[in-house]
This record gives sequence, C-alpha cells and structure tokens, in this order.
Amino acid sequence: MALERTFAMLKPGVLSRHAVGEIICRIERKGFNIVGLKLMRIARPLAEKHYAEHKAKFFFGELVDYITSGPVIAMVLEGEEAIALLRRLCGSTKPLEASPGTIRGDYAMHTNFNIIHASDSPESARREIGLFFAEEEILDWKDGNDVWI
Ligand code: 3AN
Repeated sequence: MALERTFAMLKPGVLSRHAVGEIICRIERKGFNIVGLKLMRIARPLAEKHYAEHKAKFFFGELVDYITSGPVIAMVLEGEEAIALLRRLCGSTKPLEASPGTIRGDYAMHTNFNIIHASDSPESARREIGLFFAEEEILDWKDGNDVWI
C-alpha cells in the first residue's frame, strides 16, 4: 500500500455551524495524520483555479460564491491510500446518494453545500496541495503507531 498525501477543505458552512471539531475528529479517528492545517479565506482567483475543471458547468458561479463566502479550513492529510480513503469517508458528491455514516451523508442536505472537499486523484492532490500550501507549511512527522500494528 502506498503512503499518500491528500488535500481536504472544510467549506464555509462547517465553520458557520461550529462543526469543525466534529469533522476533524472523524478524520483523525479514521487514522489520517494531519500534516498541514490552516484557517483561511479564499480569494476568488484561487477558488476559480481550484475548481477550474468545472468552469463550464452551470453551478460554477454558485460554487465559487459559496467557497469564498466565509473562512474555510484547508488540510493536508497523510496515510496509506489516503486519497481514496478520504473520498469514502466523505461520501458521494450528492447528499442524497451519500451513505449515512459518511461526512456528507450525515451533515449535508444540498449538493452546492456539501461541506467538504477531498482530492479525487493523485494528480488533483498534488495540484491542490500546491495551490493552498507552501512547502514549509507541511510538516513531515510520524505518529509512531507503526510499532503497534
Ligand atoms: P466532489 O467534490 O465530490 O469531487 P465534483 O468535483 O464533481 O465533486 O464537484 C465539485 C463541487 O461542485 C462539489 N463538491 C459541489 O459543491 C459542487 N457540485 C458538483 N455537482 C453539482 C451539482 N450538480 N449542483 C451543484 N453543485 C455541484
């Protein structure tokens, strides 16, 4: 299994609902190592770059409006198969299809406000980490749990 890093973002609604701790708790409990974390307000050009692949979609404007409407929590998470595992933990894009027990399944009602972003491939993870984090903002550390497994 490959050790991977992935990018996650808690969207503005999570902060409005005071649910940051609950969501990060789920991510930590699953076993991810947090190697980068910051509270930030995304400027429009960065949001448009992040969601560039959706530029032509009907929801692009609303998506950028929402993601820039308040602060977000940006994170770099590390773990074995981290990219696919985090996607499973988040659940499907549409809350109606997200299984109960997943983050979107438990916290989201609307696709536009589906509360969390997670990279969908190694290429996206690399690109998105580079967009939101400088090299020195990511810490290389180990949790030491290998000896127990
Ligand atoms: P995911 O975030 O699960 O990778 P994408 O990449 O297809 O999903 O979409 C990016 C974001 O765009 C979603 N998180 C969601 O906020 C928004 N979005 C996707 N599809 C729709 C849709 N049909 N209507 C409104 N917003 C959408």
